[in-house]
Amino acid sequence: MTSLNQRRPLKGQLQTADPDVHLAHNYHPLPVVVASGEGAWVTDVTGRRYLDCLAAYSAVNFGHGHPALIAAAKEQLDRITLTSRAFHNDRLEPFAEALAQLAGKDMVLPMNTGAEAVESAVKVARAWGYRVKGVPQGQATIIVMDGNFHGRTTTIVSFSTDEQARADFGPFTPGFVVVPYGDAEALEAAIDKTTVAVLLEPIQGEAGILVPPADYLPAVREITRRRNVLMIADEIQSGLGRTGTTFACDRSGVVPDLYLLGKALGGGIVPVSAVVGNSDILGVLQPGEHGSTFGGNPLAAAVGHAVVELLATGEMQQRANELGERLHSGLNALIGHGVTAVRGAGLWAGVDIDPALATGREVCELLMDRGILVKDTHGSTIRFAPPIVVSEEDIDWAVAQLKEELELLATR
Ligand code: IF1
Repeated sequence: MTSLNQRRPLKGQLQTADPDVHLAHNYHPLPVVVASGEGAWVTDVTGRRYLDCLAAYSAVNFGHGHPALIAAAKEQLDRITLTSRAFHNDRLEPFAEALAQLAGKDMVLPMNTGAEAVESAVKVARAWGYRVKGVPQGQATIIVMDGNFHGRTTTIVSFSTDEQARADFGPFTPGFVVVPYGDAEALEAAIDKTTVAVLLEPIQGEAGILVPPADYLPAVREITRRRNVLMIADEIQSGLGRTGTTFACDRSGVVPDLYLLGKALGGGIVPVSAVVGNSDILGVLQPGEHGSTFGGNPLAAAVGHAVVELLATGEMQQRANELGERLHSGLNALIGHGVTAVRGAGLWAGVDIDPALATGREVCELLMDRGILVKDTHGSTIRFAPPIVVSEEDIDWAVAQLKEELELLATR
């Protein structure tokens, strides 16, 4: 347990040589060089400790170095790590069976990154459209949401509405229709004979942790079922316990046709993603039509299986619920005191900082000096998504640090 007095004031300057002199400049990281981590805490190269409130965008839901996940990885490292799918391996089917059961489905398409899961779902939805629904060849369209974030490939940024994510990356992939997020009527109106699927985040992450109206996801489910259109839920960031339920869709009692999973499915250890659905949809894929060198490798399957076993008890979800209530209660008390809005669900919050006080990036840098790592998103929103293993004390401490910093900003 970390005692409060073990935390020391920090300075933001880097303590090592330039840590990215040979790296492409596709990020603007905070000036901290992380060297190790345990649970909800990480330590930089100088030994300074930080509460990790980003958890690698919810890929570290279960904390840094979770013993059960590390043990599963270590054991598999000494057995075999990669066979390719040209052969079976003894870890993949048990993982797929457990994951399918967790999702209430009967088929898993294992991939590696979230974007690969999204791309795979686009291909499956199109093939299902032509081979099952009877959409005219080459005309399949997929409805996506304004404000979406589904990854960085050229097809995925083809339907992004964020100019920074797509500028100068054209020409773009056709076959996508954008509708306003949260508007079921607009969604219904956009469906036509070419529509094969609706792809959406149950809660939009990068857009600022936007929670749609309570009746929206049920309406999407009803409309897509009635219009014979696949509902594809991108749970890569919202899923696997983050919102206090196994999937964010569970909060609305909605079961999509396909779940897209990633990030935390790999336990923060290896990239593991998957498309999870039923064989009447995923079964459209025939041998040789889709694949991946690393997809379904035994190391990924062993870790993914251990993650599913963690979630199967429901303890992580319950913990995210309880700690999330504490986090949101603390953050909501800051509204009107430097915070203009708080959004989110479970242990996931988007906090809008009063732009008159500071930008989101400035607040992230100031919190870093107080021993907290968070990430801003568009404009002045900062996101809180600590590992679900975080302690109540550490949540209270983090909120108190933000409160103190906002009070200081108000006096500058
Ligand atoms: C970056 C954002 C978050 C995702 C959802 C698919 C993917 C992601 C809902 C793709 C990935 C990551 C990517 C990373 C930062 C982070 C991110 F800020 F970019 F937008 F989380 F919101 N669906 N999100 O959130 O998964 O291929 O990365 O495994 O690109 O900067 P991936």
